[in-house]
This record gives sequence, C-alpha cells and structure tokens, in this order.
Amino acid sequence: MSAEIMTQESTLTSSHAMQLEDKYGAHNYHPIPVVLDRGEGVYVWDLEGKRYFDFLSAYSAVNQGHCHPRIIAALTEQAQKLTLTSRAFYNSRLGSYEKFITSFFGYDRVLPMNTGVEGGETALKLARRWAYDVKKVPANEAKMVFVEGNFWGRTIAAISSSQDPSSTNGFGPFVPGYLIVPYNNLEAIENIFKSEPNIAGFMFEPIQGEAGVVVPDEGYLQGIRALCTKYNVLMIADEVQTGLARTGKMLACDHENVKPDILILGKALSGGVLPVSAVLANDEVMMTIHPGEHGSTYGGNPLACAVAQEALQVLQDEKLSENAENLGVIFRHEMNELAKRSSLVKLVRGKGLLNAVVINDDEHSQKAWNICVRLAENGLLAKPTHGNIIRFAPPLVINETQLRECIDIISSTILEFS
Ligand code: IF1
Repeated sequence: MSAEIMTQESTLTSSHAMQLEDKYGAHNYHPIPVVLDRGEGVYVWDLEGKRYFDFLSAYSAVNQGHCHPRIIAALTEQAQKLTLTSRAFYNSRLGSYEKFITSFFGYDRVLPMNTGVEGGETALKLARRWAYDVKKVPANEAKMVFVEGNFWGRTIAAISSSQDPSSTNGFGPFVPGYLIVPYNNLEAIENIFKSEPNIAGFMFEPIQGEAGVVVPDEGYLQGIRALCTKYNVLMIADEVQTGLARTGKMLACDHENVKPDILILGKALSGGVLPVSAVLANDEVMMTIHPGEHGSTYGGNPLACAVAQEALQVLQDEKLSENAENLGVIFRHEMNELAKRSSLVKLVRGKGLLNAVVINDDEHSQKAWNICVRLAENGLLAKPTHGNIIRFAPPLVINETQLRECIDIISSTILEFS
C-alpha cells in the first residue's frame, strides 16, 4: 500500500468516509450516520474508536458475533490453500460440507449458492421444474404463491412478488405466474390451492423480517404444512433471516415442528464472513435439476464450505438457539415494561432475539429514525423498517449482563423522546 494511501487510511475520519461514499457510490441506501471500522462479538467500533452494541447484526447475518475466532480461523486456513475452483471440477471441501449440512438439517441434498436472493431464485426454479416433471403441470403454466408483505431480495423475480412500491416502482415489467395471499391467513391459502390446479410452490417467511418482525398466529406453520401436503404444493420456507438460531430454535419452522419441502438459508450461514446461501430439499425435488441447468461461479466454493461448516458448528457448540430463546423472553418483558412508562412504545413483538418495537407514530414520521440516531449517540446501533418499526436483533452471543445494559440504553433513549 502506498505511503499516501496508508496515511489516508490511518487518518481517515468518519465524516471523510461518508463524503467518499456520497461522492463515489450509488445512492441506493440511506445509512444511519455511523462509519464502522472494527467488529468483535456484540461490539462494533467507528473510525474514532467509539464502541457500539450492534443491535442489527447485519440483518441477522452475524448471529455468531462479529469476527468469531473459530470462523475467522476456518476462513484464513482455507484462504491460504484454495479459495475457488468453479464447479467445472470437484473440490476437496464441497462433498464433506454437503454431507454435513444435509445431515444437520435432515434433507437428502443441498444446492449451494451465495446470496439469500439466489437461494430464493433457486427454490423458484426447483419448484417450477418439479411442477412440470413430477406434478405434470402443463408447460409454462406453473404458478407460485407468495404472501403479502414478503421480502426475499432485490432481483426482478424477487420484487415481482412484492407489493411495496419502494421495491417495485420503476422496475417493471414483472415475472408472470405469481399469486399473492394475505399473510397469516390459512383460509386464503386453501381457497387459492382449491381454485388453481397448477401451483408449484408456496413461499413464505416463518416470521416476516423486513415487514417489521411480523409473527403469525400459533398453528400457521402447521396449517401451511397440512395444506401443502393436501394439495400437492411445495412448502418453501425462506429462513434466510429467521433461521440459524435467530428465533430461539435452529429454524423458525422448528417452533411448530414442521418440515418444509424446500429450505432456504443464507446470511448467518457464514457468520457474516462472506456470502453463503444454501437450498435444501429431498431427492424428488432436487434431482429434477440436471447438470448445466443451474449454479453460479462461486456456489459451493471451498472457502464458503469451510466457513459455513464452522459457522453451523459454532451455533450448535455455543447453544446459541437456547441463548436467543432465554434472552428474548427477558428483552420482550422489559420492552413491555417500558411500554407502561412510554406511550411511544405501541407494540413489542418477536421470537428469540428477532424483535421489534412499533413506535406509536405515523409511519412517515421521522421519530423512529431520530430515536435510532440518538441510540447510536448512546452507543447502540439499530435501524427502523417501514418508518415506525425499530428492529432489535443483537448477535446471539450476547450475554444477560450485556442485554440488560442494552435494555437500559434503549429504555432511557425512548424515554428521552416520550
Ligand atoms: C438489503 C431488508 C432484511 C431476507 C429474507 C431473502 C433475503 C433477505 C427473509 C435476500 C435479505 C436483507 C437485504 C438487505 C437488508 C436486509 C433486509 F431490509 F432489505 F429487507 F433483513 F429485512 N430472504 N434481507 O431478509 O438475501 O440476497 O440480501 O443475501 O437489501 O439491504 P440477500
């Protein structure tokens, strides 16, 4: 690195870093004005050395905590040996990783990809191909059912199922063959399954993340499972955000003991170290795709395999589901106590350590944003979704002492605005 750049790197200030992003980067985000430079466990530090509790966890991608030593060790060891071969050849990590992850979640096979939305696209292609080859749906007639309020990424196929103008405006035309039903409504699902014979799959989030941590009624997941089985429709669980111990179980579907036909994982599958996603299914579905019909340059690369296997092992070894379950109960209880003292707290909802506080204000008001800016000043990072909903999702390695310190920060900050 040249002396000039080294000098620049060592004296870079947050305001300069923000100016650089503003001047040279696309304006496809509106970040909270904090420039993060280092992360360890539940903490991140900005360029001036100020420490924060991370209560967003990169949208549940660092469930194991920032820069987990075991995951970093797996990364650095593999990175010095072999990082990428493409799937034109076998590699020494993929088969053992595939055996590990299919056993871990109880499926016959896995199709390794990179991002969560690639996982969703893969599930969509698998469902359609299964519909034509197994369910015998007429060519190009396969339908997919999604739910209102869904979010599974930013590609054209993903936003084609969205009703959110900020996701869809100016990006049409959209993918055909999609049907939309209300979330948390089993009757609506049965009605559409009865009326439409060519449905390939029903894709849903067990808890809707981006919609604002929307938790469905008890029994919703079992109801979906029963209806998908009854009407021969693939149950496709998008656990990119809810999976991997976040909601207090290894998978959110585990809360109702249901097993989807296609499981989509991402985010924390790599512990926040590099993009890794995976689609799991049994042979009847997975073997409908043949050589050369799907994949990606990086899908199943040896570096991703090494990291993902260690990231999963860490979740299990450190009992992060149990920790999320136990600390989530404390968090929601204390937020409900806060609601008794502040009319700003309209509603508290979530499972495990995926929680949200609905601020009692118009969705378009700046209040939730201003609370998050103030939280940052008070040493805790969070960001609103859909205007007035603040998501609180710390790394699952957080301990009770740290959680209670964060509860104090959140409570005192919200009371400042009350
Ligand atoms: C951004 C939101 C969260 C997801 C679920 C698939 C994906 C996501 C349930 C796609 C991704 C990310 C996208 C990220 C911010 C974040 C997000 F606010 F955008 F909506 F978490 F709620 N399924 N969610 O939540 O995974 O392709 O991104 O790896 O776009 O800024 P991806």
